[in-house]
Amino acid sequence: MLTLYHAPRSRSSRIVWLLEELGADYELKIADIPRRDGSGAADPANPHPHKQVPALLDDGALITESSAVVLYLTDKYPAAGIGRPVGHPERGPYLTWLAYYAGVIEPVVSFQVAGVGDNPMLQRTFRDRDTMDRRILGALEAGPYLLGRTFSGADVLVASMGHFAREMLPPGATVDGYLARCNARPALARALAKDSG
Ligand SMILES: N[C@@H](CCC(=O)N[C@@H](CS)C(=O)NCC(=O)O)C(=O)O
Repeated sequence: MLTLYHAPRSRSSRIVWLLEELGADYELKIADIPRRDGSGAADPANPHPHKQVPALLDDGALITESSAVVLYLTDKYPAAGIGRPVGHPERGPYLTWLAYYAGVIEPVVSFQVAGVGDNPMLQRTFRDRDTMDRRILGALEAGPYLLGRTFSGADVLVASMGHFAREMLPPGATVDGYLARCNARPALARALAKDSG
């Protein structure tokens, strides 16, 4: 049995979306987290080492970090076609986007929000926001999804960033259309119905 420690309207919401895409059998445990408005607190019942969400338990094995959770789940449910299994021609690009999301997109957007996006030392490793935007746009212009013709777990990560705040993704019609395609997915509607609280 899969157990997702989940806080409504947070980074774990996208994992609820993914679990719905995969048709997985899972239970949600609502975990309290400290919120920006000062409400909430770390939940002692949350197994995440930093008391963050998402945290996934699979028969006692703990998986954390959104990109790792996405890879773990899409590997576990290959029949859903949301991942790219070992041997698939898009396995490399799939891993690249999962890692790029965690290793570049989240940091670059965070640096910008924190007002340090112009720091040359940070740009040496992560590049700047324009470079990141061009990379996302390049994939989506060839699209309609990050990997080309078919939706994947990488789209769950990137589109959910746009759900959190549209300005975290490149402006313009290409991304607007991409988000509209992702938003039309029935699994997302089912996930949103569970994401109250
Ligand atoms: N790198 C982690 C970040 C997880 C994260 O920041 N989760 C937020 C919710 S959006 C959280 O748990 N915040 C509460 C806290 O940091 O104490 C991931 O991608 O899974």
